[in-house]
Order: sequence, then structure tokens, then C-alpha cells
Amino acid sequence: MTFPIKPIALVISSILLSGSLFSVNTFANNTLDANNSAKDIDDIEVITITNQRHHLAIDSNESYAQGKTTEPDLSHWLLSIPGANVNSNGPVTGIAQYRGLFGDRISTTLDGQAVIGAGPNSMDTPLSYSTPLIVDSMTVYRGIAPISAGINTLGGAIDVKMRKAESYNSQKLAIDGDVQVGSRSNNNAQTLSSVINIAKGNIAGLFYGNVQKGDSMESGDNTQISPTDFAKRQFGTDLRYVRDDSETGFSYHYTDTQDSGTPALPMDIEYIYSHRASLDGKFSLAGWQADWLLGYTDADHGMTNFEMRLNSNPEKYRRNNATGITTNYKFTVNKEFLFGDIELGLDGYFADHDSVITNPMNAMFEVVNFNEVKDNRFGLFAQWQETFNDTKVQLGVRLKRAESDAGEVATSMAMMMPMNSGMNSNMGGMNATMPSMADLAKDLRDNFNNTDRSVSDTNVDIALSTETQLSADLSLYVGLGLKNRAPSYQERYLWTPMESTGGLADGNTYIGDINLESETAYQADIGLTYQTQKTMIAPHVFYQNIDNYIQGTALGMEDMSAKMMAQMMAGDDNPLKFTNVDAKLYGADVNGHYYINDQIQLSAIISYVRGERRDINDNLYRIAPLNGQVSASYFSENWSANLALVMAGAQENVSLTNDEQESAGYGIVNIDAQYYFNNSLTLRAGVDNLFDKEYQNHLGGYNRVKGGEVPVMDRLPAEGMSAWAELTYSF
Ligand SMILES: [Cu+2]
Repeated sequence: MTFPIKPIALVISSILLSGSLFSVNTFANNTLDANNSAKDIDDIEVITITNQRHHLAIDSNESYAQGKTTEPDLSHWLLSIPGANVNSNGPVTGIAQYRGLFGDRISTTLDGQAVIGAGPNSMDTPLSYSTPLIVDSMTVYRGIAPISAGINTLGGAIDVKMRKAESYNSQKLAIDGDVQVGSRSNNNAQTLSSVINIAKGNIAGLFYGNVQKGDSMESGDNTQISPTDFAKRQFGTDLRYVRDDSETGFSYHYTDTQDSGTPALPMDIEYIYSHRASLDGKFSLAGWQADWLLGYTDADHGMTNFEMRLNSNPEKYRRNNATGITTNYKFTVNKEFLFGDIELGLDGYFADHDSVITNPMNAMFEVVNFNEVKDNRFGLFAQWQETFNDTKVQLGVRLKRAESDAGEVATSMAMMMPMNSGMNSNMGGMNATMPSMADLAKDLRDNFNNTDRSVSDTNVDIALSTETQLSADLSLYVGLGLKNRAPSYQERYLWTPMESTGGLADGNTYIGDINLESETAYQADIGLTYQTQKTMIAPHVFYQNIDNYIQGTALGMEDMSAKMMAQMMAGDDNPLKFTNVDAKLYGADVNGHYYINDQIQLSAIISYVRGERRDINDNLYRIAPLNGQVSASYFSENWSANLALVMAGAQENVSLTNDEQESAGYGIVNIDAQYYFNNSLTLRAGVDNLFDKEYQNHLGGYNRVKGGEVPVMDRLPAEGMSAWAELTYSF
């Protein structure tokens, strides 16, 4: 009923899952997906990247990739996907980047659910809510992401499929699972996790727990990157009632992140407690296959600038408490008709955000950063798929609406006695006419509170993907997209200059603009896939114009209060305001592999993207440099080994507007091996950055921590040599 469109999705499977699928055929994973859900990624062919024990029966669609299950989240898995990368602000805060776009521009869903974090600086990124151990697979759409993949797919779409409770339709009680321990030498990180599946008849339950912690990392030349210590606990369950033609499930996930460093941001994580629950199911009715999901997430987050990092000025101690509560839903139906497959869907979420900044050393100090912010999004979509001779076509249209509002804000600074600010004398003797901090705070507050803050955007997204089989070995992908993104709540409602920017980490303070327009992208992607028994190579080129691209720009005369406030409060001479500008992104990426013989495989990924402003002569901020990796893998009966060279070029195309610093290129070598003792015990071990190279990742941000071994505002170094091991017992 469905047909494949080849290279637009890549799936990375957890090695653990493949571990438990030893006796099953290579595509058990895909088959499983197809059974679980008859939509999304399953209707297009995916490249399954997995680790199989018996690699003799090489399938041309398969290649070898890393998906370490002892990492604190999935963001590093992205590095094996062409075009994808990670903006890292700390060890547990990896923000997905795809072809130069990141953050809210990318749809990141867990089992189809949009995950909205509590942190206004994305400390709890969507991917941080996943637990590698219970991840079934991770899919990144290549080319134009289908509109069915998420509400906002302007920058692409990532979907993580979590393991679900599995019923084996046997009247006997069946119990199976995995226990895993892992450790990492550089930061002495430790992971202990376990998952267990209990099934009887058509009822099944899956239960898991995951505990991780690590110290601060050291770079290649033994510089301590502080604070990068972290601690995280996750627990959860999936309960499922499965019948022949229907299924009902309940999932609950608890994520508890304790003190975890984010040296690229002005504060570190004190805690993130989140509860995520959902009900889902599927059934068929009148020939339609229906899928439904209702979800609820409650996240409570605290961050400080004095607990994990040195702060010698108690007057400047800050604690930021932020909460996010989200209700989400998704309902789809699909059916096969003579003219093709039709999928109709309805999805959306209601998100509430609050954020307050206090100083524990001064009970009087309080800034209401975001108050009762509502960010609600609704979508309605239809997708059609059909095959004509050698051409497969997928066309989708999504109507979407974003409604947002914010309550009134307040600040204790507006009450400060003018002389208390003590700032006038610091302003180079221009004190006579300078407004006091209290005047500025009052002005910004009143301006915000007196503005109509209720806004809405209605947009239409269109995605067209085609794949034509040109010959037995060669296929052509052509995709066109019209995609929109309504502004984020930070971009709209940041009323006093601060760095609550969804993790931009550029060191600038920002103010928002309630009346921002939606971004509109016009996208094109062309790709070829050449595939034989031994060889696969899939190059893509892409181009997109984004009108009304939201970018920080220098403040004008009308924002004089904000400008002075940024200077007085944060010493920031380059505060920025979220503004609609025009941008374009273009580039190319390729992945491929070649089997020298049944035992040895070579593979490579290369990604290149440029991001430029169209209204002025400048580059976009935090764009990955030219980067790639080349690896050689050896597979034998019960072990395999892999050698990878990871490289990045210098990034000289930096954003002047953001005061972005250039970075140098580098190359590092990683090795790893895995050994299967038997069907139940697997050891994986390796060394990352084998030659202990000192280098900086362009996407790693600048150091914001005073008194450490890295100068403030220097680009943060990356992790030096680190040996690691993971031992998994499956039962
Ligand atoms: Cu935070």
C-alpha cells in the first residue's frame, strides 16, 4: 500500500535493539516499524544503519554507524547523518542542526510528539528527553521533510522512535530485557541502565531506568573544560494492549537532570524535573487506518550562575526558575485509493511558559522574564502518494496556525532608588542626562505591558517529493518545499535585554519583537542515489531562500532604553533585537559506502552548507563548517571494528552581526570495536580522539565561565582523548 522514496530518510538503530534481534532477519527493525505505524517514515524507504552480529549477508541498504547507548542523549547520533550536526552548549544540551538551521526551525519529535522544553535557553532540548537505551531508531528526513513529519519542518525533521512494550501473542509469560553498564575515561562518566519487557497474551509492559553522571571533561592539552560535569536520571514505562486490528498504549517518562554544566551559557543547570505522559492507539474503521495520540508534559527547571561556576559578586547571583507545561495531540487516518494513498491529519500543542529570575542573596531582586506565555500551534494536513511508472510522488499540504500571548511582566529594578544603581558615574561622565536603571526598567516594562501581546499567524506549508528510477542502479530525487515558521515565544516576548534565546549562546543579550512575521522558506533539493551490491553513493544539493528570517540585529533609536539597559546590566555593547531579515542557505552533502569484500567496508559522509543574509552582506550565525568523516570497518563472525577519521574545515564565513568568531579546522581519529561473547553478552569499547588532539568545534560555543582554565569568550575546547566501554547483557 505504501511505496518507498529512497534517500529522504536515514535511520540509525540502537545497537541494543539489534543486539536483541540477533535471530531475526536484517529488516526486523523496519518490519517492526511498519507494523507499529503505517505512516511517517514507514511509507518511504529508509537507510537502516545498524550493527548486526552476522554481517555476512550484506544488504546493500545497510551501513555501519555509531550509536553509543551510554551517551546522555541522542544528539551525537546525528553526526553520522549527512547534513546534520550538533550545537553543543554543554554535555546534556545538544541542539540539533541540519543544513545550517537549528533550534525551533527543526521539528524534533519523540514518537511523533513535539517535545517542548521548559528552559528559555533550550537547556532541556527535545533530544535530551530521549534515553538512548530505549531508542528503537532515529530518523532524519533528507531533502524536503514531509509536512506530515511535524508542525514546523522548515529546517528539517527528526523523529525518534522509542522502544514500546511488545506482546508476543503467547499465553506464556515472556520476560526479556537488557542491562547495560558503560563508562568513559576522560570525564569518568558512568552509565547504568536497564530495560525489561513483560508480556502475556495481548498485554505487555516495558519498564526502564537509566542513571548517568560524569565529571568535567579535559581537552587534548589537559585544559579542564569547566563546568561540564553532569548527572541525569530517567525512568519510565510503556504499557500496551494489542489486538489484531487495534492497539492502545500508555507511556510515562520521568527525566531528572541535576547539576549539569553549560559553559557556553551564562548559567548552569541546577535541576530539570519533567514528567511526560501519553496515551496512544490505532484502530481501523471503514477501511481507514487511524492513529491517535494525546500527550502531556510538565517540566520544571532551575539554573544558576553561582552554584557550578565561580561568581565572586553576590549582588550578581542569579537563579532562574522556568516551567513549561504542554498538552499535545495528533490524529491521523490513511487509506489506499485507486489514485494513490491518502493520509489526513490533525495535530497541535498548547504550551505554557513561565520564567522568573531572582537573587538568593537579595530577596528584593526579581525579574519576571516570561509570564504566562501561551504558545499554541494547530495543524491540519493532507498527504497524497502515488507511483507512476518509474516515478514516485509524495505531495503534502499543511494548514497551520500559531496563537500566542503573554501576561504582564514586572521587575524589582523599576523600584530601585536612582542612587542605588550607582551606574551613572560609570557611564563616562555623561551622568547629567542619563536615565537611571529604574527609569529604563520602568520604560521597558510599561512599554511591554501596554502593548497588545496577543498575536496569531496562519500559514500554509507544501512539500513535494519525487523519486524516479533512472536505471536499475540509479535514482533521482527532486523535492520542492514551501515552509513557514511562526516566531518562538522568546523571539516575541523577551522584553528586557537578556540571553534567553533558545540556546544561541553568542554572548549577546537580545530583546524580542511581538510583531515579528513568520519566516517563509522556498526550498529545493536534488539528489542522486547510485546503488549496487557493493557500492552506494547518494549526493544531494540544496538551496533555499528564507524571507523574514528571524535574526538579531543592532538596536535602533527606538530601542534606546533597551540599549542602555544592556550596557548597564550586562556590559553588552552589542545588544540585538530579533528582526525579520532575508536569508539564503545552500550547499551539498553526500554519503556513501563501498564493500571491498564481505568483511571490509569503507564509508564516508561529507556535509557543506553556506548561510548568508540577502538584505546585507553578512553570513548567518553558528553554521557548521565543511565537515565529514571517512571510516573503515571490519566485520567478522563475532566481532567488528571501526576506524573513523572525523574532519572539519576552518569556518571563516562568520556572522559580523553576532560578533561571531572564526574557528580553525581539525581532524581527529576515533576507533572502536565490539565483541559478541554469545547471544546475550556484548562488549563495545573504543577510544575517541585517539591522538588527544586539542581542537575547538565551531558549534561548541564560547566559554562564559570566569576563573577557569579557558579565557572568557574564547571558543570552548572539545574533549581530548577518551576511552570508553559498554557492556550489555540481554536476557
Ligand atoms: Cu536553563
